[in-house]
Amino acid sequence: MPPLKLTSQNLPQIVATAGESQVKIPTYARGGAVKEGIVHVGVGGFHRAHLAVYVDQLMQHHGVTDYAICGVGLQPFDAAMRDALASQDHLYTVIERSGSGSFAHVVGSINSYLFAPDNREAVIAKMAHPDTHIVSMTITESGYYYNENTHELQSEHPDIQYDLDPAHDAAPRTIFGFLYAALARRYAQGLNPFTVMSCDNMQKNGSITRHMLESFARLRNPAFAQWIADHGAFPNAMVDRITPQTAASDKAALAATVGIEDAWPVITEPFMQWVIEDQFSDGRPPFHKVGVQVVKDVHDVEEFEKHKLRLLNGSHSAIGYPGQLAGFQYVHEVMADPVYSQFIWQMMQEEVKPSLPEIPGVDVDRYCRTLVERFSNPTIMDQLPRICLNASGKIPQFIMPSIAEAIWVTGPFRRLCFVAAAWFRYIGGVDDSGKPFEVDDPMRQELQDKARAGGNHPAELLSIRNLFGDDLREDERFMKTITTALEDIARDGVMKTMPKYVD
Ligand code: CS2
Repeated sequence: MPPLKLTSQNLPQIVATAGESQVKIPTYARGGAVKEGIVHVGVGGFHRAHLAVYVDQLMQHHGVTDYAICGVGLQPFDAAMRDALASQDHLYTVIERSGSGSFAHVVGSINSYLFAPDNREAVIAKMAHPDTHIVSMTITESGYYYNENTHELQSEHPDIQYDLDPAHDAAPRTIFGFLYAALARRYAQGLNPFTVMSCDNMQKNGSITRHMLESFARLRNPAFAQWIADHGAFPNAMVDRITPQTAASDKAALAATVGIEDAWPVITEPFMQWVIEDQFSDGRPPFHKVGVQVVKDVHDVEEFEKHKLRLLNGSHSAIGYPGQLAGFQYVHEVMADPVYSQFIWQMMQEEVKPSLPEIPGVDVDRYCRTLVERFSNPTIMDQLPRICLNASGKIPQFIMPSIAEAIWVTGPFRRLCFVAAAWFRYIGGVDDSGKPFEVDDPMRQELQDKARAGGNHPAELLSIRNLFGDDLREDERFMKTITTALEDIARDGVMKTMPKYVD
């Protein structure tokens, strides 16, 4: 039988044909029968595998009807998501894959979608609407206009300058322009500010969002900025679910095995985690009922974030940059190499773990073992180019803090340095066999200029202050270790060098 197009109308037939052991469908009310309490900016794979799944479970199992999601796309490339979702009543399939099989789950929590480039005013009006309680986002590091060195808003950036001009109030470009305009309307109407909930994978994501928005607002209207400061809520959160990019073969497999024709399904792993600070200014759904860890103390979130960013994402970087140089394509392929997986394990255990705070109830060794299992999952086909994307927003968060702490306590850090050196080499865009690859990074030009100028010496790259600050270059042990790694990789390639970094 030919596959059925994913639409509300076809859902009963889809489940009847595939069987309930193959696919789950939403049976809750949607459309005009529910309220859209969450406006989410940046509907990519991660949002659709994470927040939207938690909300789907709330709607399916806990009768929640006032927190359906209105998706928003700010970027021109979001037109593809708008069209995919619009063609299928905003339904989509989450395909969970593990060693024990694959399970499809149709998610209905995204109720509508607004594409800002078509109608910016509609997005502001939606955020300002009294039914909206939370504006959430996954806009990646670069969407925050955050200067890592000064910890301030990049207020000189042309996009921010554009949005600071009151003439552009009704048609902003950046997230802060939209939030500012919508909050101003709520203020004028005597409503509470909505909660601004970052779901991006950044340390202190809520605090950074607060600081950036307040800085933006102060440049416009200090009195209004104070209202945001006094009444706004910006929960910090640790978010986790490995979500590869969808491949054409994933769509074909869904059609062939489950009989669903979905324009853009999501592939993910069974594991998911979300730890969020309980800071909401206009109510929230009972997230804890679907396994979200809602915690009172920001300190607790920060500790979870540290564990996750340094162990999971740090290891991903260690898999990504050297792995790409060595010619691997997928995360699980790297993990299948015995020397390489030893390298990852030893980096976690010997170089990252010592600097992590203890979290009551969390067994770090077990966490590391779970990570090895997750990385080794051969069925999700997690692509190295995805892991390597936007490195300038990643390495300073995932690898450099562990190096800095190892410097302070004179702890071991040669594997971490190897990873940083591999990134430096990766910036050149040519792998160890001489094959070119795409370097996708907002700072690519500057990075490539510095890499070229520095050759096999890292000092040029390390001089980029808004990535590295300026402390590390003064540390002789660090400079020696990273320079040796860079020279080794340049001379012998990753795979020949790696055994020297494994005990
Ligand atoms: C990855 C993350 O892009 C990356 O660097 O490490 O996207 C990772 O898959 C997620 O953070 C998992 O929660």
